[in-house]
Amino acid sequence: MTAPEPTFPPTQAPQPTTGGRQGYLRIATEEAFATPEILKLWLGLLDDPTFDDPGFRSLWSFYGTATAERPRFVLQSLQDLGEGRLAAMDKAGIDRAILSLTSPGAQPLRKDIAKQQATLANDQLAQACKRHPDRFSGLTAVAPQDPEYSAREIERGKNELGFHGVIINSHTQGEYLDDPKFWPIFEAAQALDTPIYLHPNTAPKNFIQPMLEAGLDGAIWGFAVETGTHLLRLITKGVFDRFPRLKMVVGHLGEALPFWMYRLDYMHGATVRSGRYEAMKPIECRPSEYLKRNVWVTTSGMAWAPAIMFCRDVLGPDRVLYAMDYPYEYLVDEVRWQDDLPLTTAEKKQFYQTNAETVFGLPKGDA
Ligand code: 1DF
Ligand code: MN
Repeated sequence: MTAPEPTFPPTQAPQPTTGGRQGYLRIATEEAFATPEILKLWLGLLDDPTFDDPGFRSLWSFYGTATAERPRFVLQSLQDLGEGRLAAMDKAGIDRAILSLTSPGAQPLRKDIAKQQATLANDQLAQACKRHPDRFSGLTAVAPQDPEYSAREIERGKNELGFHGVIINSHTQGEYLDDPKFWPIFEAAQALDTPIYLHPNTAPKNFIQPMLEAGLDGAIWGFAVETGTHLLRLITKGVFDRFPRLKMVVGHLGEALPFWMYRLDYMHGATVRSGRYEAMKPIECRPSEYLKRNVWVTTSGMAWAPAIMFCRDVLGPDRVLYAMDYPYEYLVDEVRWQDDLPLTTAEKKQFYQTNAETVFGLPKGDA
């Protein structure tokens, strides 16, 4: 099974290879895996008539049961932390993958089961990273349903399992991380200086219906609406005033927020001054300043030069990192298009390699 081949745009770049021949290593930063155990539990949720999350049903009834080529490729590839994945990386010129438990992870599960599943996924991922230390790095899965457990697991992930950050798939059963009950998670991440990758999830049931009825709830649009809204809530509710050294990584070029920076600043200022909302109190900086201070964005699913160059311009070249989003996105030509970005080799090394090494605290590669 192979992913479909793209036809647009044409590329000048050679077929990519690993090893840094082009002057940089390629580190892919949003790369998904699944344990067989969590997939089985997810399929069980689909069979539970009391489980009331239409976004989850839309997403995982598709990848869990559809017979078309792409969902079958995805379901199989998610479960491969060995030779198949390494071969796919070799073919696309990916030197290192930063792996994370695929969305929505443990977040839709019952609290006790969620904790077991996050721990199990972390143990399995740590084993894979140990088998392939030159190719795989990991992010810690958590169960935000239990913030204290999650804080302890973040510490275990960093100090015992050798992981380089945390993965959280946007809302947890309709709740957002600006709620102070979740803040032990931010306390742990900030204290350990380890970034949180705020990855998409489908929107919760009170937010998804108009997207769902048009087929727009998934990666095409709904993921960005949900996850961009979540990040914006963290900003406007003052989470980054409380945790000024917190590092957040966001995929899909920042889930549209960089494009909105001017309007966010203007409207946030005007709204705060008008006293319109109890929920929108003054914060220390403009929204765009938190985006430039606390947020790094990756190019998962957004292999498009104008958008990438725009984000480098408005956020800064040290803020934009490469990601593939394997196996959901697996087009070797997307690597070649990004090799073709109008950047010097030194700038491409920053984009593909050293920004990721810095924000995730990876060992420095020697390309
Ligand atoms: C899809 C895309 C699914 C992404 C994902 O996880 C995901 C998709 C379930 O295409 O349905 O992580 N993504 O990040 O773009
Ligand atoms: Mn993803």
